[in-house]
Amino acid sequence: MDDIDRTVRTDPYKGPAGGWGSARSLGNILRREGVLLAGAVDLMKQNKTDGFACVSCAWPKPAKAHPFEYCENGAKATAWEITTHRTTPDFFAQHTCTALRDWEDYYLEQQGRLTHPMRWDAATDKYLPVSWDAAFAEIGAELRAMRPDETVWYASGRASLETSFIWALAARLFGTNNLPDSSNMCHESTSVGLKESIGSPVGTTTIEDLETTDCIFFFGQNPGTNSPRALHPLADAHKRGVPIITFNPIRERALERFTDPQSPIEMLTGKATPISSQYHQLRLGGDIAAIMGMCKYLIAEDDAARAQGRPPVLDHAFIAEHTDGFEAFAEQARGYDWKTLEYHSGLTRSAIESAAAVYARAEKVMAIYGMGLTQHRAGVENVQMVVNFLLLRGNIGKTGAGVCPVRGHSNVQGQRTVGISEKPESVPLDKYAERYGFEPPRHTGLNTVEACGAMLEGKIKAFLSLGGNFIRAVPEREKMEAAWSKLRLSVQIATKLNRSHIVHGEIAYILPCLGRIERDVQATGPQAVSVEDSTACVHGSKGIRPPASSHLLSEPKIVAEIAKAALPANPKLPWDEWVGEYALIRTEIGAIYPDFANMETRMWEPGGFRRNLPATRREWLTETRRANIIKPKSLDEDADMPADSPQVLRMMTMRSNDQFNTTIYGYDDRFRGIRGTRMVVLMSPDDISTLGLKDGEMVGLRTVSHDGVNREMTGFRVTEYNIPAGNIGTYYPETNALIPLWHHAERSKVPAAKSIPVRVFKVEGASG
Ligand SMILES: Nc1nc2c(c(=O)[nH]1)N[C@H]1C(S)=C(S)[C@@H](COP(=O)(O)OP(=O)(O)OC[C@H]3O[C@@H](n4cnc5c(=O)[nH]c(N)nc54)[C@H](O)[C@@H]3O)O[C@H]1N2
Ligand SMILES: Nc1nc2c(c(=O)[nH]1)N[C@H]1C(S)=C(S)[C@@H](COP(=O)(O)OP(=O)(O)OC[C@H]3O[C@@H](n4cnc5c(=O)[nH]c(N)nc54)[C@H](O)[C@@H]3O)O[C@H]1N2
Ligand SMILES: [Mo]
Repeated sequence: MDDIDRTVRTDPYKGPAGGWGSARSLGNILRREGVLLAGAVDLMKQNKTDGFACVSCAWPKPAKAHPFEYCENGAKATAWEITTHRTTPDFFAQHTCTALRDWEDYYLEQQGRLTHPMRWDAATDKYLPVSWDAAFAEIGAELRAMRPDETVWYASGRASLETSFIWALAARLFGTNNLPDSSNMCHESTSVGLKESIGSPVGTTTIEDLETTDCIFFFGQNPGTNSPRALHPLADAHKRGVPIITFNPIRERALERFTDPQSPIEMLTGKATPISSQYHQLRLGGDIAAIMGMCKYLIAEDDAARAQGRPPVLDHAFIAEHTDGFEAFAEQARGYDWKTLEYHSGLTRSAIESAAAVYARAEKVMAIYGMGLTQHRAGVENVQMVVNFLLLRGNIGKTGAGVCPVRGHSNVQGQRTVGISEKPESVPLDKYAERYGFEPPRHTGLNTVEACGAMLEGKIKAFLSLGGNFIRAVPEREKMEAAWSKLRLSVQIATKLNRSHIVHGEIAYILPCLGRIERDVQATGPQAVSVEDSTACVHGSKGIRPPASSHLLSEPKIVAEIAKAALPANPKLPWDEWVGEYALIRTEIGAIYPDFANMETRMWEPGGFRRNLPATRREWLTETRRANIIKPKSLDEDADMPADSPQVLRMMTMRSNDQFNTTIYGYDDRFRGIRGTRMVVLMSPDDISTLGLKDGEMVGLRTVSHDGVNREMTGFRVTEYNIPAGNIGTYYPETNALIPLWHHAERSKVPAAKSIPVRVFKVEGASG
């Protein structure tokens, strides 16, 4: 079944991001999925006003789209969905779940699109086809026998606003707020941090701000792989002379230079645009210290300027009118000595000062960030430090400036906007009560980490998944898989087979659905859906492909049928009418969430329509009614990290260029020069020699923790890499077995997947 080259090679990649390497990598995937021609035609419709919203990332689609508004990885995600491969009942007849549990993630999904609803059969340990009616009837009967809080309704961030709205509504009608979301593992640190700081849980910038900004700070996000369309405006900004200052422990190729694969001239001449003007390879978890250092410099310069009667460096008028907490924060920054800041950041004072000096000269500064900030114990404080930094010179609430979290899944932000939240206070429950005539649950539900905890305690009987691959995405793999197998009921609404299906409950269903690229025809004709991107712009999306199988149902239809089977009839909830005409669901969304009023026409405006975000007008919906400058508790991002010991390394879990989360497209990570394997541990030459290892040697990793649980894995190839000493990198989701469940950000509970203390051990008899 090896249809791909798995020869292991680890040589540095010399090309730019984009360019011919990108075209080749995409060509390989289109060929493998058997969609070469169809794929090329469909890509023309991707991210166009009248086309479909890309199923990959949440980067905004511009009002004036490029002729080919897609990227290498968006195209891979399209090919993955429109593949000609199928996972049919025949496939399931050939393999028991026990046997499939030994398959790697790549091979499970590579079987292609799911075609029939399937139910696990205990006698044969195989999934057998089942009728939709029988499936809904049994799921409904099982749910009705459970207490509401014994059920969990998980959502992964791809499902549309329409599906997400009725999913959350169904859960609340059933009586629970147990609505964890993939964003609990992702940008929840943003939602918590920004809400406290600026009164809005989402970023403040638009794609147009990139056209007018005069300085960009880039923290812990890898656009070359995870949001490649962002490289166009970044390259344009660089060409305008805008400094781009990057903080990342490793040198991500796309943040160094980029050849636009859609520019014939750049492709022919091999010309690449440099991206970052300063690149700071800080320590993993060094961001609070690095930003604190920059703030210290700015405050010191400002103190000196004012003492000498020169113009101030900080925007005092803005600080006085709009912020709270400046003086206390300034005292804290003044109080740190440079040695401490250098130690915690891993950067020199002069490096930090040179970055801050550029900031001081710019009038409009944007800060862009991703998982490198949110997935730490201090993930919330990381986000708040970025805001503190911006507020010092009034860089929020003006054109060309602001805070720009780059969200993950294509509708992950929108799901939270339309009610998928375990936090009742962030949902207008009174409106729900009034409109649908029921009493919604008012107590807090479970987020992802809490849902895992409840499962480990045996408190959960049913787990329903709207997409995603929960068991593979969460920490603590071994214990979690054991707990997952004890569920009474597991229901997976999905497009492809994954591990969360083959590890399963006593009664288990796989319910295959249409993908967003496919035509969705209901009682009143073809339907469209909508998504909200990272910049709070809402877009319509119309599927164009024939469905992968005639047995598939749409996500809204599946959700409505589960709701009808589990809930008493209620004339205020015309599920069948809603499914017959999704515009009626959009009317409901608009009635509960006024930002979405009249979205039916607005969602087709070029670039989408933007939700109302008070922070962009400098209206701060915080407790102080001001933008809060919040002091971090300490510079150390991870209180559990044992004090300096050369034996204990800090590990980040990374995405390769050939994956979308737990979906593995292949075993190459082109930009990082790794081919044929994902079982590598990237290490600095210093650590390799200090630990007496050799490049290419096979080693094991063991988590350092004080909870008495042994978490270890073997089979990693030591790979010399340009990464700060003391830090190592491995791939997610392979190493999720090494992350303790309790190792998460404070308050947001995002698993701290970028900072896990581990030891490397030699494996007897192993050789490279
Ligand atoms: N092709 C593709 N696209 C995707 C995804 C995918 O898997 N594949 N996933 C989607 C999802 S759900 C998400 S959330 C996003 C994720 O996109 P990103 O936010 O880019 O996530 P990661 O690749 O996990 O890590 C980002 C970067 O953080 C750096 N980093 C790690 N630790 C630190 C640190 O302590 N400080 C700093 N400054 N940097 C650090 C890493 O070196 C890496 O470059 O992408 C989305 N888009
Ligand atoms: N160690 C570590 N762990 C991490 C991370 C990390 O960086 N490091 N990142 C975290 C992050 S940011 C995230 S967002 C989570 C991701 O967690 P999830 O969102 O749960 O996982 P995905 O891998 O995106 O889900 C892939 C599955 O989604 C299903 N799917 C795809 N398209 C559709 C569709 O249109 N409809 C439906 N119903 N199903 C569909 C397919 O069956 C596919 O197998 O992982 C988190 N876990
Ligand atoms: Mo994510």
